[in-house]
Amino acid sequence: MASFFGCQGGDQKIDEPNEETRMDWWRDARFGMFIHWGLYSIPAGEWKGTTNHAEWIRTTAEISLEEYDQFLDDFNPVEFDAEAWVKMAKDAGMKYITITSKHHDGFGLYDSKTSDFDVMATPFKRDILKELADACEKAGIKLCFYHSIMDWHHPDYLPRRGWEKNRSTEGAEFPRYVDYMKNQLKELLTNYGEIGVLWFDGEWEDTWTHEEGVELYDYIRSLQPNIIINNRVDKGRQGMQGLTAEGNFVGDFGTPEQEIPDTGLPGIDWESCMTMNDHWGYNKNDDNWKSSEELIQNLVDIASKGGNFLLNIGPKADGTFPQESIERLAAIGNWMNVNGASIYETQASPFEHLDWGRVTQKQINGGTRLYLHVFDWPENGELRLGGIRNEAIQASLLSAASTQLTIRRDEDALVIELPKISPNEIDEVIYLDIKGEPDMILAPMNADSISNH
Ligand code: H79
Repeated sequence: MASFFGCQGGDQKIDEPNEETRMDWWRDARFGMFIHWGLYSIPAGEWKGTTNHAEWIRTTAEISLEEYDQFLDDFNPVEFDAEAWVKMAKDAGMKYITITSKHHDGFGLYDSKTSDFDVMATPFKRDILKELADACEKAGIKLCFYHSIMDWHHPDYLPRRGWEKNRSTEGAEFPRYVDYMKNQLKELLTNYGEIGVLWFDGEWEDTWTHEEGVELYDYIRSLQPNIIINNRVDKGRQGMQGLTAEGNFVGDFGTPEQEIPDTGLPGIDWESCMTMNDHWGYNKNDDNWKSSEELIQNLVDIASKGGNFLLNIGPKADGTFPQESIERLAAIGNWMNVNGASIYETQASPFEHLDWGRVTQKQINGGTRLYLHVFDWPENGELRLGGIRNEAIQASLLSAASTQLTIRRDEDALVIELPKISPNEIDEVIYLDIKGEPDMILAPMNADSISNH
């Protein structure tokens, strides 16, 4: 599977074993945990009576550098337990963790020899990323880093924020900032074992160029040839949809943010990142939590379109996850325990639109296993799959594989007889084995877009 934006800068120059192999674990994984944690977790979204801030607080509340630096003295997350975090991710069914090694505020969660603005300058003085790397290694979870290109702290980063009238740009040299960032990345790619993904962000300011993106992509791959790098390393991102413009852009996957593209893109790797409430960093006043049902159905929706789901946690300043996040992770884990096979290693649905839910699929024993995710249980007890020519072999509930469901053909449709009541109202999964690969009857008007849904 070649992506139109992926790899052109990197892969041609680097002697790389095999593109398929490098992306394989990520494509199979389907589900990861995003973690936004840093000094901004201390104010927890609140500043001088305003409450709508989070990881952007230094800019959205216009906090001076001197004032922001004072959070260093307060960062002491004594409850932090790397193994407990990793266990919560793993129990939820997540296969990788992407944590902010550095967000836009410039603060490093690790022991950086190139910076004084890191966890070693706080009372905590523990290398959080090292502890997480060890816990991930033990648990078989891939550790990934979010590293912001934009940096509101380093003196050589340009531009300054519009409101920062007192921070001089005299003597600032952007290329020196790029060297600094590369040195940081070298630390991150040398001292923490094999890293799954480097997830860049904050690439949109004018100081960052396509040439620098290509150069950085190649540099990262020279340090860890098998690493995966998101499209925000370069300048091709199309808004919050996160997909990449056509052209010579580097990056291995697109990054829709807070949205699920209506149609997946065949041939393009992509990952939707989303919050559980309305903020990435911890905001103590934000109680607009998505339900577990919505989060599970988002995961299924994304998998049915061929994408990955990166679901965010904003830990508190004491090092614990918000209780609401813990509860949602547990609910997702309960569902994944039964239904994980319908998510991992699956591919996008061959069906264009279905009233009752979503479909994922997997090649099995020379045939195809279709996973039918029923969000809305049909009242007449019959699940209808229209527009498919294949011969059916068998159908069962994934939650009770011994139950054989009756299948009949009705013209262009396969119809499965269901129990009267859904065993799981969020998403009961039925697997249907068919002979061969899906042989779809395309509606003439939509023949071009069939594989997009
Ligand atoms: O880390 C979280 C947020 O702090 C960060 N990305 C997630 C993962 C984020 N940074 N900025 N934003 C979210 C919103 C920024 C949007 C814009 Fe733009 C930047 C609008 C204009 C410049 C996106 C990029 C749309 C055009 C370019």
